[in-house]
Amino acid sequence: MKALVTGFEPFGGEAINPAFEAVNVMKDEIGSCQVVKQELPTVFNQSLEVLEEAIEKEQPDIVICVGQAGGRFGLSLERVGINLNEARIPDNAGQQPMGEPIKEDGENAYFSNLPNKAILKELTENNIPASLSYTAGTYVCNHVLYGLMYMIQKKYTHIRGGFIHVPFLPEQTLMKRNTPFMSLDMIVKGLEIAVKITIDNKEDIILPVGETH
Ligand code: PCA
Repeated sequence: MKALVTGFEPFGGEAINPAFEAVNVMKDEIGSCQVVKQELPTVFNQSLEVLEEAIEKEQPDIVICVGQAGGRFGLSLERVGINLNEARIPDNAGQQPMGEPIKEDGENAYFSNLPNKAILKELTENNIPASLSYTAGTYVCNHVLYGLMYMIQKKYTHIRGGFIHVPFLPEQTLMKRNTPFMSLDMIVKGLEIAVKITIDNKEDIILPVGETH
């Protein structure tokens, strides 16, 4: 079995991106599953081209894309990607789409098919703050989650894939007030748990989750 785990390059004026910092130091093997890592450009379209090249090259069974969600608390297990590019800030190539669909022939939204509830349970049992999230935003991370699930739906139907947003690293918050962060070790452990639980759970578990507002 093989898992492809991706992390983005820094964006938005940050010197580092905790997503790739963490992905880069994950174990290369989890049980009998090989873990391959790929950096993605924080650029609309190009990020999906690099992702698809990596899928073609590695032929993974599992794809987990990871991005920074500065200001969020804990790991966010993203459940849904929407067909919308809406950029508050330009991407790393200077593109700033405003209200365009990602795929003209795509559904309005696609759901992650990772066992996100089982992952949440295991993270919580390991004292790693995490929650299920129902929006990955409208920037490059949502673009990659939506694009990944579009590819899975159309072409790579055997792949299980999804997206995890991670908080800032402590060093990114030194000049920011009241901003949540998570240590690199904890993010890495959380991502390794996500891979392990995906290997172990072909189906997700039933758990009372969701949001009331
Ligand atoms: N986070 C951004 C894009 C790249 C990243 O790491 C986002 O949440 O869209």
